[in-house]
Amino acid sequence: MRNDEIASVFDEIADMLELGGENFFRVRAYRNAARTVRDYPEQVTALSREKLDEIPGIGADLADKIATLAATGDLPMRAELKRSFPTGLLDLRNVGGLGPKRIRLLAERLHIRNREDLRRAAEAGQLRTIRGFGPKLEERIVKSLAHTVDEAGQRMQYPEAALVANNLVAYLRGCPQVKQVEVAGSFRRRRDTVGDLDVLVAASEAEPVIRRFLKFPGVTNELGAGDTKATVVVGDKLQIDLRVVPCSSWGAALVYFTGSKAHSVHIRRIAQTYGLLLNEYGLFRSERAIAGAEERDIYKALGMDWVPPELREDRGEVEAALDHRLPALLQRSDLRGDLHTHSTWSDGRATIREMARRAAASGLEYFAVTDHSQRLAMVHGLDSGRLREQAREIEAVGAKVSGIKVLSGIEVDILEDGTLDLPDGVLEELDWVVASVHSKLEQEPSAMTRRLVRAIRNPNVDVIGHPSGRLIGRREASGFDLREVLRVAHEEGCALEVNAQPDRLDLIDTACMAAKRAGVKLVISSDAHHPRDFAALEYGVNQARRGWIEPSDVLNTRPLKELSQRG
Ligand code: DGT
Ligand code: CA
Ligand code: CA
Ligand code: ZN
Repeated sequence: MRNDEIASVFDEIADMLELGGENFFRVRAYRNAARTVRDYPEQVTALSREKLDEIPGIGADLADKIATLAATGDLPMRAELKRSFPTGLLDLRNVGGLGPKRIRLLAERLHIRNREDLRRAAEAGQLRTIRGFGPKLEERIVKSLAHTVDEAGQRMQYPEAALVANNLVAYLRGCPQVKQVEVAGSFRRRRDTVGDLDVLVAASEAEPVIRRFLKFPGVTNELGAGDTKATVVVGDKLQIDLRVVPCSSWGAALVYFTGSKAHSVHIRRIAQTYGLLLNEYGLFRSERAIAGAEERDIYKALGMDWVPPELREDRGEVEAALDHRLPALLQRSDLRGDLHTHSTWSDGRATIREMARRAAASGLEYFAVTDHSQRLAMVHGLDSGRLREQAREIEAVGAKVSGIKVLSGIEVDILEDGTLDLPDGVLEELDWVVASVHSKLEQEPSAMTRRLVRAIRNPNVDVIGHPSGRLIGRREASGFDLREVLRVAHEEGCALEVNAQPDRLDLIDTACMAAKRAGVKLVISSDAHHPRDFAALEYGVNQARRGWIEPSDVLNTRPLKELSQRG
């Protein structure tokens, strides 16, 4: 068990003791122990019993508990305490404005045992009958309850969040006290979805910044405002946390609020090994700040290269930054082509010519028209006859639109048994073949693995489209055996797609990492159904960057000539 995990156990025990009305000193002993362990420079589970006893604030009893935690991962005491409370009661700790003391009052006076009880009592105006529960607190509780419920499981997709983020950044820059603005958190790490936005501002003075923030157009709810921070809801669900810091802490705060938590915890441990303290205010030796204003300087002072936010998930990036072997990540400008697009020949909304013009304007050198195959009758999937007709149009457009080479391709359906929806003789004639699963996605994992493997074995298939079939928030990824699929893809020289549609982003980041390790090439594709969809390539690049992908791992970074000469 890591120090932070042990610390959370102690914190939870302290909460439960307090909830049960245990005396102050006993509660405080666990809180202090939590803090001590969390900040301890070495892993406490690796210490000898003597060394453990020597840590200030850790007596024999707590040392025993740490030993038990290390050995079993839990404490009988914690399990026992947990059983003594209704689960709904412990969950109230996640409601804004409520700590153990107040929850205890609610339970004693109003017999509240869970969120539902709390909501009813609040709506009936009963909370303010308890001393210390003013109308303001009541309002905060009601808001927090409403918010946590409709937010549950509802993360916002990146592009929608980006729209708000970009407007807000521009808006905040209009405040003369603002020196720096960045949207940190999962947004800066370019996760496919964000829970909320964490906006960080460096300013000469906080108050005017907070005031302006609260007046941001689109704010529908103010969840709280203090001297240096505030929280609002924009639209019907996006929460935004603002934090204002002095310029001297900008870099440190940026590291802290960019996270991920696991990354921050890891680099804080690195700092401790140098006898330094890293927190959101700066990097300190004793009391003296040795870095803080710039993110780069903090990493540098720790002997690390600056880590791109997309990598900050504690998936090996800390070690790589210490060894100066971080990857040179793919960028949007590295992409020379797009190898999965649709037109009005199937379910696209624009003609090949319109798509070609926009592809050229998007800085691409080539793109492949890959409409659906016959099996998808609903979207007028192409049979071999219409495919031949389409090839003539592609040639004509290619001759007319300058600056772009149009390839003739197909997104051929992978049928249930892994055979393809068009004969090999037809596929052979094409410049580019994407093979995708669009039906029977709920197949058993073993059947899906066999299906994909069979498609990959077909020498005409260049790439597997949206391999997992997931649709964010709507459909789970199909559970095939990724290792086996990667093994065969490597053998056959078949690529896998990173579909850039914001609700697909398929492959996901960790699968990109696995593909790279297996020596399988990727293709970043827009799957554009409209000219504006070429812009989605950016989201695919984000996902690939989170998967440590470099330009050489991606086929469509290659000039067309190299692409067609490939093995
Ligand atoms: P999200 O909002 O669920 O998409 O994910 P994040 O990563 O944006 O998480 P959020 O909004 O809860 O917190 C923003 C950042 O603040 C997070 O990435 C790291 C930092 N942070 C939050 N809580 C803690 C904590 O307890 N310890 C540390 N070290 N950092 C934290
Ligand atoms: Ca966040
Ligand atoms: Ca947040
Ligand atoms: Zn598709």
